[in-house]
Amino acid sequence: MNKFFLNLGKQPLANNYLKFYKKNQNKYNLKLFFNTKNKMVSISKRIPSEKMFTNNYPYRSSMSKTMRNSFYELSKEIKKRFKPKNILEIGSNDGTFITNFNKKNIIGIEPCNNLAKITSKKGYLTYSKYWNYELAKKLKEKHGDINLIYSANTLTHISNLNHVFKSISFLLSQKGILIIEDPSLLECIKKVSYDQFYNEHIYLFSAISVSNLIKKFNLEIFDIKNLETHGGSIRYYIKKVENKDIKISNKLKKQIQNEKKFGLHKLVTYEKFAKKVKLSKKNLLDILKKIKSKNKSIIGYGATAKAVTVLNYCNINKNLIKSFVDTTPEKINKYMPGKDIKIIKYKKNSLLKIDYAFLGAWNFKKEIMEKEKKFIKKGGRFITHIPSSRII
Ligand code: JHZ
Repeated sequence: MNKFFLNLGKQPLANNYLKFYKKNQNKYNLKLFFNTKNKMVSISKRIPSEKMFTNNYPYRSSMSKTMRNSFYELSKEIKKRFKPKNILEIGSNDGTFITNFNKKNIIGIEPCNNLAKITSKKGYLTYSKYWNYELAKKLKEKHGDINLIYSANTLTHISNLNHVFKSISFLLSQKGILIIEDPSLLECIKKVSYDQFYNEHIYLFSAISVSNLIKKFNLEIFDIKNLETHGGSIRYYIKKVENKDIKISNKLKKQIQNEKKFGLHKLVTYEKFAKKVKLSKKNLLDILKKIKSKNKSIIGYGATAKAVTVLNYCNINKNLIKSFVDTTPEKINKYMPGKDIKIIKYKKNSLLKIDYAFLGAWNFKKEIMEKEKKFIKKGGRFITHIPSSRII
């Protein structure tokens, strides 16, 4: 049932930024599989959540204007469209979404205590716990049914999806709404963004696979929205099957048609994708080596989890990309996981003495290019591997 289609090699924990470079870091096989029955794409090796989502988790959603805006816009939509009495966010990170709501009506769940603390300090009730059935039971006892549950870029990080949706369905009120958003498999395949796969991303969702998955838990998608965030994501609006007050939007049908047109339900599509990924690697290495042969400097821009996949899969070291710049305090002065490449604090003039910048955060290309007009004006160039490796 699970068919192998791509090997991205040995990869370190994507968000494990180390203070000192260690040659022998723990690395895990990153192999991708397509399930011919339920059409789910997943990675093989499952790392325990406790190893990945620690009390020093460095990723903060508040670091980009794009994400702050996206959560703000959604909060306005939720208030207007669904008017929920209470809301729960699974994976509330540093509170970028929940702080758009009244403190009395929203609860956050965030296992990484360093992040949960940030929201708690602002007066928002945040449980520093992993999402599971036991927690759902406790929440129900304490707060009753929940009207709206939201989760962005979290559920694909949890290995046991049956457990995840069983717990959600249990806690959600009869007329309740579940909204989830995660990177879109269709966009990943179209953009050859193989770096959406790393050990935290156990699954990559499509409308087809989510529909198949949630059926068992008395849930169905009634609307979807394609988003530009994280390189192309889908927001799924989900309800209980017996709630007939809400009509199923045509957009869902169209999305599934599109996904089928693109072949997301067939193994051969993933085999073709794998070939493109190999070409992307070859071309990226050719570009970097050619630039270096002319004695020009290259840094990385945005020390993303995605960039960790690229560096480790393509075997890119300090001799090709000398450092990365990033704004996240938790990443600064540490090393890219698995690599001898240091992360430097981003400053306004960080790029002025640099010739080329590899877009680790290619998903924020618009925001970054806008910010770095001075660099481009003085002849600086960005390098990207999305949708194909090139200089822009
Ligand atoms: P960004 C993380 O992936 C991990 P990553 C996680 N598993 C997940 O699912 C997604 O997020 C949602 C920096 N930056 O969002 C900030 C600048 O320095 O693409 C971040 O470190 N300057 C939870 O890591 C990084 O880039 C800037 O101007 O792939 C962006 O990380 C901007 C815009 C960003 O997620």
